[in-house]
Amino acid sequence: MKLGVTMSTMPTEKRPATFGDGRVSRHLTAVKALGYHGVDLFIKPLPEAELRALEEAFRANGLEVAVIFPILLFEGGWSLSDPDRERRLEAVRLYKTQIELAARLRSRIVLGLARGNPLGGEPASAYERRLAESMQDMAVHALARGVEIVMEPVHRYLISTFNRVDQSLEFLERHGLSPVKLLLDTFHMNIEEPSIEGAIRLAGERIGHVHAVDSNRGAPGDGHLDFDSIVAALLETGYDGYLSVETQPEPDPYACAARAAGALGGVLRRLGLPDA
Ligand code: LER
Ligand code: MN
Repeated sequence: MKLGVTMSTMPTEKRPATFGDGRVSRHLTAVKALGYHGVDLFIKPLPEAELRALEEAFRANGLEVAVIFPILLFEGGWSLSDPDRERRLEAVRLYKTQIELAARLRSRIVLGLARGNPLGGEPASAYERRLAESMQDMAVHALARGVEIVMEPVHRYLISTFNRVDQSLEFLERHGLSPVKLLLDTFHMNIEEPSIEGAIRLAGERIGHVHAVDSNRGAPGDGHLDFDSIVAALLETGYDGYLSVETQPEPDPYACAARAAGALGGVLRRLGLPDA
């Protein structure tokens, strides 16, 4: 398994980006030295020169972009399930531009809060039909460009749909969305899942990416989650992707990233995996 850490290409305090000052390139050498293999990037469309400089910084440091979060959609108030057809199609068009960005950065792309909420009082099936239609279009676009969409079950206080793995899998199954994988975030899972390990086993081969976050949005080891047991369950499914740290940067990004790399490295060693 590989270690990842979240960064934002623009200053942010609200998002759980471990490195949220917007100065991604400045931090890459240090996180590589801490043992990280890649970065989860909160990203907005950038001018070509800035994008090229960013690519070069990743290349020079031997780091991958593990996933991108297309925050253009959520921040612009776009929803992939918008009941207004024109607005929904525009949301899909914007998401496709970010799939193209992911293809260029050779990363996966997250589908999170941009899926939107059902209208008050409407049956879940109506909301799901609109979202599924958007996602089928997005999935074809992504597949053609070799990009994996990873859908993140998110806790109920942020969104009212697909809070758990079983709900997400059923939806993907029902609508023939087989190329879409899941992003499992242990912080959300701790709130929503009856058993984190059970949900991991249920997701099985559909796991595309993992956010390794403790119960308090801290680095693994800061809260009460059992990462030995969580990573062992991931291993049982055959998962060999990223464990990405997506934390509040306490007391600062470097200390937090170092603590997380130390804790996850310890877990991998105890499970007999090569040191990450
Ligand atoms: C938000 O809570 C989260 O977990 C991120 O991965 C953004 O979707
Ligand atoms: Mn997450």
